[in-house]
Amino acid sequence: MDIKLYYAPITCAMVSYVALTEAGANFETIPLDFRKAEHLDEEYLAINPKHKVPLLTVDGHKISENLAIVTWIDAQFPDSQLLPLNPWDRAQAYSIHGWCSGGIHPYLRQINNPAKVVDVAEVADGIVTNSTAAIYESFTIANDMLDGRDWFFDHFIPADMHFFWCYRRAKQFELDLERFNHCQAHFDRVSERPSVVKVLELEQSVQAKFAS
Ligand SMILES: N[C@@H](CCC(=O)N[C@@H](CS)C(=O)NCC(=O)O)C(=O)O
Repeated sequence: MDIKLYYAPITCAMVSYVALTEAGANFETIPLDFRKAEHLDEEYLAINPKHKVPLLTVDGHKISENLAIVTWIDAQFPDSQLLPLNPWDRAQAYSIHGWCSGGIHPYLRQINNPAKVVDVAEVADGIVTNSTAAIYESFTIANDMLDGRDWFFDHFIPADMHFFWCYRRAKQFELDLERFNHCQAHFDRVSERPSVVKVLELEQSVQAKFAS
């Protein structure tokens, strides 16, 4: 099977990379340089008109969206137990992952680039303020969920990774995160997983290559 992951440093493509690595999949990573807007190149738009990463191709078939990608990985590599088997727990795992990708992630995008939402400078500040408040609200909920536990479930799942990515992105914006002690402990725990160490090393090497 020919598995390719379109990836870019700093982005949530690391969620799919880690899921593939945790599952023991053999795959090729294709890095895109967002600073050079390679995701908007004709060549990539022909592959993914949504111009986003991650994108997974499997023998030429395409899957976008982390949630869909990890679902495929889980089905293809069942021994990895990437997602819980019990239907209730499985639904809860989707619920948390969907919340990270659809309920938290968009606010981070708005903080990063309010101009994508509004082209009036005075309004942009309000968007950052309100998005930051929404992030704090989500992290308060996550902090309670993570109180007294290592992962969102009884074992590490891709939702943990997507939350890690959200928290990491928030840290890069230098938000005031000190009160979210359980989120920080979760972040430290996730950082130590070999699959995550691997993707962070990849990020560094790809960034160095792009800079040279
Ligand atoms: N919900 C999607 C989000 C994908 C996404 O927004 N990716 C960003 C990077 S974190 C991207 O590729 N942005 C480039 C663009 O929108 O042009 C997922 O979880 O896969």
